[in-house]
Amino acid sequence: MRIDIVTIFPGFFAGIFEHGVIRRALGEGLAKIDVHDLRAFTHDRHRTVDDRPFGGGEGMVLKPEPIAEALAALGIASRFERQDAIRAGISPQTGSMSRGTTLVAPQTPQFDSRALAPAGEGALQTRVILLSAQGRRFTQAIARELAALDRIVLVCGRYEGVDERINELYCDRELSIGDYVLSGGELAAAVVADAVLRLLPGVLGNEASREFESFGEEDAKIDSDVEGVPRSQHGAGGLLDYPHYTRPAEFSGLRVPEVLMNGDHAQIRRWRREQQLRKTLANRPDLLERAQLSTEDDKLLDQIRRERAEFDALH
Ligand code: 6GU
Repeated sequence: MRIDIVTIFPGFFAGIFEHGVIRRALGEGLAKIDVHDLRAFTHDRHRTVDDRPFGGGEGMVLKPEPIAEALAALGIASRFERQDAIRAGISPQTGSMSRGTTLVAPQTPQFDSRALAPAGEGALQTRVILLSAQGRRFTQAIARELAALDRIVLVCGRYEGVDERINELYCDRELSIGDYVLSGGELAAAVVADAVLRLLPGVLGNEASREFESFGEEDAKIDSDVEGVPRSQHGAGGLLDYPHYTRPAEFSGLRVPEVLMNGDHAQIRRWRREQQLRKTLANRPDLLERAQLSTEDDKLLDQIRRERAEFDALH
């Protein structure tokens, strides 16, 4: 997996991928992240990357030309050039070159003649993604889709926005990481990169965790492991995760729930499932509509809802 990040703040990513499993994955060559400074693709003295919005209004908009040049230097043809090339049965790279695309890159451009080639043998599966608050919400399901690709190019939005023609011409997807406004797409790009990289084979120390998560929404199927105790789902399934405890057995006067200490796997399983239901009902009731629930789950949920109603009536 190769990840290219196009940003006006390359320094933002210094150190961010140098921790934990991501650092190890990059160190072992399982993936490579290249950060590209958008200002390197400007030609004026002030290295201008933004301009005032047509139609008026607040703030500045990222200009299209530096982004287009940065993408060209990464060997990314426009979506139309890619389609034309696929239709004509030729390499999109050749197509874009023959149209006289000027390639300006600060470092040696890492051209890969197979980039954006039609799907099939020898083709590199690449997607260009714009990170913006207007994007579709990034989810674990999208992370899994992206993890199956060879290469993703993340374009970080900034200021009030990015000239929409960049989105139209180059971006396969526009993603947001949640319903709040960030000052730019850099944090979002780091979030996407982290979520995708940890899904790559060999990245997680505990190989079982990834395999386990890969079942995704099919929560019912990931209910057990070899020892018969339900494993953590990291919220990847239809429900939120259950609470975790480690030593000491008593901390600040609070004891670890007794059920976790007695080794009764069936009991632990039931307790964890109930805790997942409680947590999900309290924090993310919206998830319950899509979760796969057993009849036993439904009964438990009814019971929890009744308890809560009684409690609310008394307080
Ligand atoms: Cl990707 N960009 C910005 N500016 N704000 C966001 C976001 C992205 N995702 C959530 N909020």
